[in-house]
Amino acid sequence: MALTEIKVPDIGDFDSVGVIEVLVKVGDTIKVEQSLVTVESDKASMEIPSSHAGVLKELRVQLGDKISEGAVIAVLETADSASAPAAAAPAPAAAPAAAAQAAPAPIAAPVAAAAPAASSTLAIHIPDIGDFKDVAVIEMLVKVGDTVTAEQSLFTVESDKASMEIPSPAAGTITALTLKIGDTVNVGDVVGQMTVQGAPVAAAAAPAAAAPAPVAAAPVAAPVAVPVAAAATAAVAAPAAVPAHNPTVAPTGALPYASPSVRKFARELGVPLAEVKGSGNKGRITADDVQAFTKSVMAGAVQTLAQQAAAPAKSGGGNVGGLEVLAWPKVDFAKFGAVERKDLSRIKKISGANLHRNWVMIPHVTNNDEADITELEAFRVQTNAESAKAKSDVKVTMLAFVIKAVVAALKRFPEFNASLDGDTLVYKQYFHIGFAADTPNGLVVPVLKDADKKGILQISQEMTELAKKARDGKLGAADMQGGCFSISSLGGIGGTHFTPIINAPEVAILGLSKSAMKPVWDGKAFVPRLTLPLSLSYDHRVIDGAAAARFNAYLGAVLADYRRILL
Ligand code: CAO
Repeated sequence: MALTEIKVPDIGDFDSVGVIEVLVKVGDTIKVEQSLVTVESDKASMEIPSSHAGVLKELRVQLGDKISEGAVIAVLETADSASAPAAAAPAPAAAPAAAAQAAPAPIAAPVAAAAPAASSTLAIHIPDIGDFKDVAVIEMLVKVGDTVTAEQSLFTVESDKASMEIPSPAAGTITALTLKIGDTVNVGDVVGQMTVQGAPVAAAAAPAAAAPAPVAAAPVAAPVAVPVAAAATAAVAAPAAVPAHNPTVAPTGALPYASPSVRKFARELGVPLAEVKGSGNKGRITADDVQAFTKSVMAGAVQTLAQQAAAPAKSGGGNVGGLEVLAWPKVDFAKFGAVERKDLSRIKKISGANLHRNWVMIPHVTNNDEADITELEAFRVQTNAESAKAKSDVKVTMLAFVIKAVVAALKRFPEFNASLDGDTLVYKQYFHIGFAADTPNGLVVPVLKDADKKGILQISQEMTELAKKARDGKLGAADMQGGCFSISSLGGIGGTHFTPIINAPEVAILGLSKSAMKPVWDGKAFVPRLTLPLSLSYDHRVIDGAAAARFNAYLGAVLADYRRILL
């Protein structure tokens, strides 16, 4: 047996960061890589693992201590063979010492301030984030077009041991971002571009060498408060695309305060961290808190907000058991024939959870109607023929006309362009229309922004681009946010009518099925007319049945005679 000191390894540019959590106690048997303490700066939190296995004999740090690389955290009693300092011990970060010492000077600070600098382009790299590989992007904090200051956080990445915000290398305007939530990144990856005033200093081009590490040597202040709930649910997908919004949870503005491993633990158990009370220092949520919360939910002593919302209000008042449905049938399918098991895709898992919530929590009603699109279809065919002649590659489908007609209907019936916020209805004065797109990985809902300001050709072109991005898995979070109303078109595939599920927090969605030639009585005879089936699902808390019938009838009238848009 030997006594081995466990030191803070090279953790990139962390310097003098505060210990906010001690995860072990004297007498504990420690495994290699087991987290001993959590440290946190204003931009990142990280768990420091043990380089050796053994029994904890002495703890040399306590809550609130400031530690840097090389500081002794603990003394372990280890087997003799392990007593040599583990050169190869898995350190959380083995950034080259040079990088660790490099001053985290903001790159491309306007050097020659006096010179009236022309703007230049600067690539945004992932800076030295220590030895982490393939860390996941869990939150985007800026979008293309945003003006940022040097060191402003651009997005958050998280491994199972650390979460950190990646800062901007300079002040300027973001012109491109090539990553999205769920992507994984490594040191040196180019993830976007920005324009900066003046020529960028040479160092800016070097990805890792002198790039500011995610953790600036800023005083440890406010908790990191990585937005866990959002990270766990917002992600990329479909009806979920809008920031996952639980209408029953009042936005508090405060984000759950917990270490990465606790957040991961909570995600695995499906625990809504925002509802867990932290017992740690400054209200930090610990793994024990998550466990205690789970136990109390299982025992029926506590209900999550989602359960409360789903619980039917029984007049007797005795029901606190949520939906009170039977357990999901567990069947050994292999008993009846050969089977193959395949995990749901990530998009399906995320969109499924959101579709389920929306279906359960929104009282849906669907109004079915039909639009006579005979003339509009003729015009569409003519437009495409003219485009082909003019060698334009823009192809117009019926969906583009429907988007524009929906905007006219939203203007006439503003409660369809609204969202519920508690007992308040938020009316939107912009017209961003989402459309469901089928991709190999599942359903996503890109959002066509400001449809009211665009013509049919521009809408068609942007739709084609967004649908392609969706199929290639390249939609960013910004492409899927801000929708007011969604359209799900199955017209190119088939069907007569269906019930689309509302994409919360929107209050209505339009489903389009395949248009078909039908005999229509014109007062004297049956005439062949091309009819488009319209299925409008609406949130009955916000929209009355009569209003929905009027909306659909107006939409049908506009599609039958597009000149009505001008009225
Ligand atoms: N009736 C008859 N034909 C229609 C039609 C309709 N309502 N809508 C489109 N079509 C035709 C188009 O004209 C096109 O015909 P051609 O190939 O002969 O030119 C063909 O169907 C294919 O259209 P498209 O799908 O390429 O284009 P779109 O603009 O109609 O739709 C998009 C684009 C991205 C919405 C679509 O490709 C898609 O993904 N649809 C599926 C959406 C979905 O899965 N919804 C379900 C959500 S709920 O689970």
